[in-house]
Amino acid sequence: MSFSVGIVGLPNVGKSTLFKALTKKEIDISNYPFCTIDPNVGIVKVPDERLEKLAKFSESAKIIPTAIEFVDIAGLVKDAHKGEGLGNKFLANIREVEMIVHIVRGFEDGKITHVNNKINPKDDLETINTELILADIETVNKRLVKTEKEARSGDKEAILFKSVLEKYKSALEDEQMANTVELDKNEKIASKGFQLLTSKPILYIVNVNENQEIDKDKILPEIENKIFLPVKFEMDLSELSKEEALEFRKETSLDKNISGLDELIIKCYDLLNLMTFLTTGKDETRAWTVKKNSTAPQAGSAIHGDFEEKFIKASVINWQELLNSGSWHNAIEKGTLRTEGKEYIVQDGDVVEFKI
Ligand SMILES: Nc1nc2c(ncn2[C@@H]2O[C@H](COP(=O)(O)OP(=O)(O)O)[C@@H](O)[C@H]2O)c(=O)[nH]1
Ligand SMILES: [Mg+2]
Repeated sequence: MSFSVGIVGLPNVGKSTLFKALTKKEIDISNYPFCTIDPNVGIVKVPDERLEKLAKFSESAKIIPTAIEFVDIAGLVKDAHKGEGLGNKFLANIREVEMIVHIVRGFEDGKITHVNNKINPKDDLETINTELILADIETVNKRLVKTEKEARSGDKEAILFKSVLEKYKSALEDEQMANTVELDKNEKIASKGFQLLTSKPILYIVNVNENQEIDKDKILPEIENKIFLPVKFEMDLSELSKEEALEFRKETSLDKNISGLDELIIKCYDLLNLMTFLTTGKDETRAWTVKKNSTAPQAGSAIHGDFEEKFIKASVINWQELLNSGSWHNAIEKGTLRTEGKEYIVQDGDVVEFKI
Protein backbone atom coordinates (compact mmCIF):
# COMPACT_ATOMS: atom_id res chain seq x y z
CA MET A 1 0.00 0.00 0.00
CA SER A 2 1.39 3.35 -0.94
CA PHE A 3 0.38 6.74 0.38
CA SER A 4 1.50 9.94 -1.15
CA VAL A 5 1.60 13.50 0.02
CA GLY A 6 1.94 16.34 -2.47
CA ILE A 7 3.88 19.46 -1.46
CA VAL A 8 2.25 22.54 -2.98
CA GLY A 9 2.62 26.30 -2.67
CA LEU A 10 3.60 29.43 -4.55
CA PRO A 11 7.10 29.63 -6.08
CA ASN A 12 9.98 30.30 -3.65
CA VAL A 13 8.15 29.36 -0.47
CA GLY A 14 10.49 26.43 0.31
CA LYS A 15 8.81 23.41 -1.27
CA SER A 16 11.95 21.91 -2.79
CA THR A 17 13.94 22.68 0.35
CA LEU A 18 11.39 20.77 2.40
CA PHE A 19 11.40 17.92 -0.09
CA LYS A 20 15.20 17.71 0.07
CA ALA A 21 15.19 17.77 3.86
CA LEU A 22 12.56 15.01 4.04
CA THR A 23 14.33 12.77 1.58
CA LYS A 24 17.84 13.36 2.91
CA LYS A 25 17.89 10.22 4.97
CA GLU A 26 17.93 7.65 2.22
CA ILE A 27 16.01 4.50 2.88
CA ASP A 28 16.45 1.15 1.19
CA ILE A 29 13.64 1.28 -1.32
CA SER A 30 13.91 -2.40 -2.19
CA ASN A 31 11.62 -2.96 0.81
CA TYR A 32 8.92 -0.84 -0.76
CA PRO A 33 8.05 -2.41 -4.10
CA PHE A 34 5.26 0.08 -4.77
CA CYS A 35 7.75 2.93 -5.11
CA THR A 36 7.89 4.96 -8.23
CA ILE A 37 11.35 6.09 -9.23
CA ASP A 38 10.98 9.73 -10.09
CA PRO A 39 13.18 12.66 -9.06
CA ASN A 40 10.18 14.49 -7.65
CA VAL A 41 9.02 11.55 -5.57
CA GLY A 42 10.74 10.65 -2.32
CA ILE A 43 10.12 7.78 0.04
CA VAL A 44 10.24 8.88 3.64
CA LYS A 45 10.26 6.61 6.62
CA VAL A 46 7.69 7.15 9.32
CA PRO A 47 9.53 7.69 12.61
CA ASP A 48 8.55 5.10 15.20
CA GLU A 49 10.58 4.52 18.33
CA ARG A 50 8.72 1.32 19.14
CA LEU A 51 10.61 -0.48 16.39
CA GLU A 52 14.03 -0.31 18.00
CA LYS A 53 12.69 -1.50 21.34
CA LEU A 54 10.88 -4.42 19.78
CA ALA A 55 13.87 -5.33 17.64
CA LYS A 56 16.01 -5.47 20.77
CA PHE A 57 13.43 -7.73 22.45
CA SER A 58 13.35 -10.10 19.47
CA GLU A 59 17.05 -9.76 18.59
CA SER A 60 15.92 -9.02 15.07
CA ALA A 61 18.47 -8.97 12.28
CA LYS A 62 16.87 -5.91 10.74
CA ILE A 63 14.29 -3.18 11.21
CA ILE A 64 11.92 -2.15 8.44
CA PRO A 65 9.98 1.05 9.12
CA THR A 66 6.88 1.94 7.21
CA ALA A 67 7.01 4.74 4.68
CA ILE A 68 5.01 7.37 2.88
CA GLU A 69 5.74 9.17 -0.37
CA PHE A 70 6.29 12.87 -0.74
CA VAL A 71 5.95 14.54 -4.12
CA ASP A 72 7.51 17.92 -4.87
CA ILE A 73 4.85 19.52 -7.04
CA ALA A 74 6.33 22.52 -8.83
CA GLY A 75 5.06 26.03 -8.10
CA LEU A 76 1.45 26.82 -8.66
CA VAL A 77 0.70 30.38 -9.66
CA LYS A 78 -2.38 32.51 -9.99
CA ASP A 79 -4.55 31.34 -12.92
CA ALA A 80 -3.08 27.83 -12.84
CA HIS A 81 -6.61 26.52 -13.39
CA LYS A 82 -6.55 28.26 -16.79
CA GLY A 83 -3.27 26.56 -17.60
CA GLU A 84 -1.02 29.41 -16.46
CA GLY A 85 2.59 28.32 -15.65
CA LEU A 86 2.06 24.68 -16.64
CA GLY A 87 -0.90 24.83 -14.28
CA ASN A 88 -2.79 21.90 -15.73
CA LYS A 89 0.15 19.57 -15.31
CA PHE A 90 0.58 20.52 -11.65
CA LEU A 91 -3.11 20.22 -10.95
CA ALA A 92 -3.01 16.74 -12.46
CA ASN A 93 -0.12 15.90 -10.14
CA ILE A 94 -2.16 17.00 -7.15
CA ARG A 95 -5.06 14.86 -8.30
CA GLU A 96 -2.85 11.78 -7.88
CA VAL A 97 -1.83 12.31 -4.26
CA GLU A 98 -3.83 11.35 -1.19
CA MET A 99 -3.16 14.51 0.77
CA ILE A 100 -1.70 17.98 0.41
CA VAL A 101 1.00 19.73 2.37
CA HIS A 102 0.57 23.39 1.57
CA ILE A 103 3.53 25.65 2.35
CA VAL A 104 3.17 29.36 2.80
CA ARG A 105 6.03 31.76 3.24
CA GLY A 106 6.48 33.28 6.67
CA PHE A 107 10.17 34.09 6.42
CA GLU A 108 11.67 37.40 5.39
CA ASP A 109 14.68 37.27 3.11
CA GLY A 110 15.46 40.20 0.86
CA LYS A 111 17.52 37.97 -1.44
CA ILE A 112 14.66 35.63 -2.21
CA THR A 113 11.86 37.06 -4.26
CA HIS A 114 8.31 36.53 -3.25
CA VAL A 115 5.94 36.31 -6.23
CA ASN A 116 3.69 39.00 -4.77
CA ASN A 117 6.62 40.99 -3.32
CA LYS A 118 5.34 40.76 0.21
CA ILE A 119 5.23 38.23 3.02
CA ASN A 120 1.63 37.47 3.72
CA PRO A 121 0.81 33.86 4.61
CA LYS A 122 -2.92 34.47 4.37
CA ASP A 123 -2.64 35.85 0.83
CA ASP A 124 -0.37 32.98 -0.24
CA LEU A 125 -2.83 30.51 1.10
CA GLU A 126 -5.84 32.12 -0.54
CA THR A 127 -4.13 32.41 -3.92
CA ILE A 128 -3.43 28.70 -4.05
CA ASN A 129 -6.72 27.60 -2.53
CA THR A 130 -8.62 29.75 -5.01
CA GLU A 131 -6.86 27.96 -7.87
CA LEU A 132 -7.72 24.59 -6.39
CA ILE A 133 -11.33 25.61 -5.87
CA LEU A 134 -11.66 26.99 -9.42
CA ALA A 135 -10.20 23.78 -10.83
CA ASP A 136 -12.72 21.80 -8.77
CA ILE A 137 -15.62 23.93 -9.99
CA GLU A 138 -14.59 23.07 -13.52
CA THR A 139 -14.43 19.36 -12.69
CA VAL A 140 -17.82 19.44 -10.99
CA ASN A 141 -19.50 21.35 -13.83
CA LYS A 142 -18.19 18.95 -16.46
CA ARG A 143 -19.34 16.01 -14.44
CA LEU A 144 -22.75 17.55 -13.79
CA VAL A 145 -23.52 17.92 -17.50
CA LYS A 146 -23.07 14.19 -17.97
CA THR A 147 -24.76 13.19 -14.72
CA GLU A 148 -27.84 15.36 -15.23
CA LYS A 149 -28.57 13.59 -18.48
CA GLU A 150 -28.28 10.16 -16.85
CA ALA A 151 -30.33 11.24 -13.83
CA ARG A 152 -33.16 12.37 -16.07
CA SER A 153 -33.51 8.82 -17.36
CA GLY A 154 -34.06 7.71 -13.74
CA ASP A 155 -30.70 6.04 -13.15
CA LYS A 156 -30.48 5.66 -9.33
CA GLU A 157 -26.71 6.03 -9.15
CA ALA A 158 -26.76 9.11 -11.35
CA ILE A 159 -29.39 10.69 -9.09
CA LEU A 160 -27.12 10.16 -6.09
CA PHE A 161 -24.09 11.50 -7.99
CA LYS A 162 -26.05 14.53 -9.06
CA SER A 163 -27.08 15.42 -5.53
CA VAL A 164 -23.50 15.08 -4.28
CA LEU A 165 -22.16 17.18 -7.14
CA GLU A 166 -24.71 19.87 -6.41
CA LYS A 167 -23.62 19.97 -2.78
CA TYR A 168 -20.02 20.38 -3.88
CA LYS A 169 -20.92 23.00 -6.44
CA SER A 170 -22.72 25.20 -3.97
CA ALA A 171 -19.88 24.96 -1.41
CA LEU A 172 -17.15 25.61 -3.98
CA GLU A 173 -18.99 28.58 -5.44
CA ASP A 174 -19.14 29.89 -1.90
CA GLU A 175 -15.32 29.60 -1.84
CA GLN A 176 -15.44 26.65 0.54
CA MET A 177 -13.21 23.63 0.10
CA ALA A 178 -14.86 20.36 -0.91
CA ASN A 179 -13.55 18.78 2.32
CA THR A 180 -15.93 21.00 4.32
CA VAL A 181 -18.99 19.39 2.69
CA GLU A 182 -20.78 16.95 4.97
CA LEU A 183 -21.74 13.71 3.28
CA ASP A 184 -23.46 10.59 4.53
CA LYS A 185 -21.98 7.15 3.99
CA ASN A 186 -23.47 6.52 0.54
CA GLU A 187 -22.64 9.99 -0.65
CA LYS A 188 -19.07 9.53 0.51
CA ILE A 189 -18.73 6.37 -1.54
CA ALA A 190 -20.25 8.12 -4.55
CA SER A 191 -17.83 11.03 -4.18
CA LYS A 192 -14.70 8.86 -4.39
CA GLY A 193 -14.54 8.97 -8.16
CA PHE A 194 -14.77 12.74 -8.51
CA GLN A 195 -11.14 13.26 -7.43
CA LEU A 196 -11.66 16.79 -6.28
CA LEU A 197 -8.47 18.56 -5.25
CA THR A 198 -10.00 20.27 -2.24
CA SER A 199 -11.58 17.09 -0.92
CA LYS A 200 -8.15 15.89 0.21
CA PRO A 201 -6.86 16.51 3.72
CA ILE A 202 -4.56 19.54 3.87
CA LEU A 203 -1.79 20.32 6.33
CA TYR A 204 -0.48 23.89 6.19
CA ILE A 205 3.14 24.71 6.89
CA VAL A 206 4.21 28.21 7.73
CA ASN A 207 7.85 28.34 6.67
CA VAL A 208 9.64 30.57 9.16
CA ASN A 209 13.23 31.35 10.06
CA GLU A 210 14.47 29.59 13.17
CA ASN A 211 15.38 32.81 14.98
CA GLN A 212 12.41 34.85 13.86
CA GLU A 213 10.08 36.47 16.37
CA ILE A 214 6.64 35.17 15.45
CA ASP A 215 3.27 35.65 17.02
CA LYS A 216 1.78 32.24 16.40
CA ASP A 217 -1.71 33.32 17.42
CA LYS A 218 -1.81 35.96 14.72
CA ILE A 219 -0.73 33.82 11.77
CA LEU A 220 -3.60 31.93 10.13
CA PRO A 221 -5.58 31.67 13.39
CA GLU A 222 -8.57 30.16 11.56
CA ILE A 223 -6.54 27.17 10.38
CA GLU A 224 -6.36 24.20 12.69
CA ASN A 225 -4.09 21.86 10.76
CA LYS A 226 -0.92 23.87 10.60
CA ILE A 227 2.64 23.77 11.85
CA PHE A 228 5.35 26.37 12.02
CA LEU A 229 8.45 24.88 10.49
CA PRO A 230 11.84 26.45 9.81
CA VAL A 231 12.30 24.54 6.59
CA LYS A 232 15.82 25.65 5.68
CA PHE A 233 17.07 25.21 9.22
CA GLU A 234 15.59 21.68 9.38
CA MET A 235 17.30 20.89 6.10
CA ASP A 236 20.67 21.95 7.60
CA LEU A 237 19.98 19.94 10.76
CA SER A 238 19.13 16.82 8.79
CA GLU A 239 22.87 16.40 8.19
CA LEU A 240 23.55 16.12 11.92
CA SER A 241 23.03 13.38 14.47
CA LYS A 242 19.81 13.38 16.49
CA GLU A 243 21.58 14.64 19.62
CA GLU A 244 23.46 17.43 17.86
CA ALA A 245 20.30 18.54 16.09
CA LEU A 246 18.44 18.69 19.40
CA GLU A 247 21.07 21.03 20.83
CA PHE A 248 20.65 23.44 17.91
CA ARG A 249 16.89 23.17 18.06
CA LYS A 250 16.83 24.15 21.74
CA GLU A 251 18.52 27.44 20.89
CA THR A 252 15.81 28.57 18.50
CA SER A 253 12.76 30.68 19.23
CA LEU A 254 10.46 27.80 18.28
CA ASP A 255 10.89 25.74 21.45
CA LYS A 256 10.59 22.33 19.83
CA ASN A 257 12.18 19.23 21.16
CA ILE A 258 11.29 16.95 18.34
CA SER A 259 12.45 17.24 14.79
CA GLY A 260 10.04 19.43 12.85
CA LEU A 261 10.30 16.96 10.00
CA ASP A 262 9.29 14.07 12.24
CA GLU A 263 6.40 16.13 13.54
CA LEU A 264 5.33 16.80 9.96
CA ILE A 265 5.53 13.17 8.87
CA ILE A 266 3.59 11.94 11.91
CA LYS A 267 0.93 14.60 11.34
CA CYS A 268 0.54 13.57 7.69
CA TYR A 269 0.24 9.93 8.69
CA ASP A 270 -2.52 10.85 11.08
CA LEU A 271 -4.39 13.09 8.60
CA LEU A 272 -4.24 10.28 6.07
CA ASN A 273 -6.17 8.28 8.63
CA LEU A 274 -3.41 5.72 8.92
CA MET A 275 -2.08 3.63 11.77
CA THR A 276 0.67 1.13 12.35
CA PHE A 277 0.72 -2.45 13.43
CA LEU A 278 3.90 -4.39 13.97
CA THR A 279 5.43 -7.77 13.35
CA THR A 280 8.54 -8.95 15.12
CA GLY A 281 10.84 -11.94 15.09
CA LYS A 282 14.46 -13.00 14.62
CA ASP A 283 14.54 -12.00 10.94
CA GLU A 284 13.01 -8.59 11.24
CA THR A 285 10.91 -6.16 13.22
CA ARG A 286 8.63 -4.35 10.88
CA ALA A 287 5.98 -1.64 10.84
CA TRP A 288 2.96 -1.96 8.54
CA THR A 289 0.55 0.72 7.50
CA VAL A 290 -3.21 0.28 7.46
CA LYS A 291 -6.21 2.55 7.53
CA LYS A 292 -7.55 3.21 11.02
CA ASN A 293 -10.40 0.85 11.93
CA SER A 294 -9.13 -1.98 9.73
CA THR A 295 -10.23 -5.48 10.66
CA ALA A 296 -7.60 -8.16 11.21
CA PRO A 297 -8.06 -9.67 7.71
CA GLN A 298 -7.84 -6.21 6.10
CA ALA A 299 -4.66 -5.51 8.05
CA GLY A 300 -3.27 -8.83 6.91
CA SER A 301 -3.57 -7.75 3.31
CA ALA A 302 -0.86 -5.15 3.98
CA ILE A 303 1.54 -8.06 4.34
CA HIS A 304 0.31 -10.17 1.48
CA GLY A 305 -2.52 -9.78 -1.00
CA ASP A 306 -4.12 -13.12 -0.20
CA PHE A 307 -3.95 -12.82 3.62
CA GLU A 308 -7.39 -11.23 3.70
CA GLU A 309 -9.05 -14.12 1.92
CA LYS A 310 -7.10 -16.89 3.68
CA PHE A 311 -7.31 -15.37 7.14
CA ILE A 312 -8.09 -17.86 9.91
CA LYS A 313 -7.10 -16.04 13.11
CA ALA A 314 -4.44 -13.76 14.54
CA SER A 315 -2.36 -13.68 17.73
CA VAL A 316 -2.35 -10.14 19.03
CA ILE A 317 -0.61 -8.27 21.83
CA ASN A 318 0.03 -4.59 22.42
CA TRP A 319 3.76 -3.88 21.85
CA GLN A 320 4.28 -2.41 25.33
CA GLU A 321 2.59 -5.35 27.00
CA LEU A 322 4.84 -7.69 25.08
CA LEU A 323 7.93 -5.84 26.31
CA ASN A 324 6.56 -5.71 29.86
CA SER A 325 6.02 -9.47 29.81
CA GLY A 326 9.68 -10.06 29.09
CA SER A 327 9.01 -13.05 26.84
CA TRP A 328 6.37 -14.55 24.57
CA HIS A 329 6.04 -17.39 27.03
CA ASN A 330 5.16 -15.03 29.89
CA ALA A 331 2.71 -13.16 27.68
CA ILE A 332 0.87 -16.41 26.97
CA GLU A 333 0.87 -17.34 30.67
CA LYS A 334 -0.47 -13.93 31.66
CA GLY A 335 -3.11 -14.05 28.94
CA THR A 336 -2.01 -10.75 27.38
CA LEU A 337 -1.34 -12.53 24.09
CA ARG A 338 -4.83 -13.08 22.70
CA THR A 339 -6.32 -14.93 19.79
CA GLU A 340 -8.55 -12.73 17.66
CA GLY A 341 -10.90 -13.52 14.79
CA LYS A 342 -12.18 -11.92 11.59
CA GLU A 343 -14.10 -9.13 13.32
CA TYR A 344 -11.21 -7.82 15.41
CA ILE A 345 -10.36 -4.16 14.78
CA VAL A 346 -6.60 -3.82 14.79
CA GLN A 347 -5.21 -1.14 17.14
CA ASP A 348 -2.23 1.11 16.62
CA GLY A 349 0.78 -0.58 18.25
CA ASP A 350 -0.59 -4.13 18.08
CA VAL A 351 2.00 -6.83 17.45
CA VAL A 352 0.24 -9.31 15.21
CA GLU A 353 0.93 -12.80 13.97
CA PHE A 354 -1.46 -14.04 11.30
CA LYS A 355 -2.56 -17.63 10.92
CA ILE A 356 -3.63 -18.39 7.40
N1 LIG B 1 15.90 32.37 4.75
C1 LIG B 1 15.23 31.27 4.39
N2 LIG B 1 15.32 30.88 3.11
C2 LIG B 1 14.63 29.78 2.74
C3 LIG B 1 13.83 29.04 3.64
N3 LIG B 1 13.27 28.01 2.98
C4 LIG B 1 13.72 28.10 1.70
N4 LIG B 1 14.55 29.16 1.56
C5 LIG B 1 15.24 29.61 0.34
O1 LIG B 1 14.28 30.08 -0.60
C6 LIG B 1 14.69 29.77 -1.93
C7 LIG B 1 13.57 29.03 -2.62
O2 LIG B 1 13.39 27.78 -1.97
P1 LIG B 1 12.82 26.51 -2.73
O3 LIG B 1 12.75 25.41 -1.75
O4 LIG B 1 13.59 26.24 -3.98
O5 LIG B 1 11.37 27.05 -3.10
P2 LIG B 1 10.23 26.40 -4.02
O6 LIG B 1 10.16 27.26 -5.23
O7 LIG B 1 9.00 26.55 -3.20
O8 LIG B 1 10.58 24.99 -4.32
C8 LIG B 1 15.97 28.95 -1.81
O9 LIG B 1 17.06 29.83 -2.03
C9 LIG B 1 15.93 28.47 -0.37
O10 LIG B 1 17.25 28.28 0.14
C10 LIG B 1 13.76 29.49 5.00
O11 LIG B 1 13.10 28.88 5.87
N5 LIG B 1 14.47 30.62 5.31
MG1 LIG C 1 10.88 24.02 -6.19
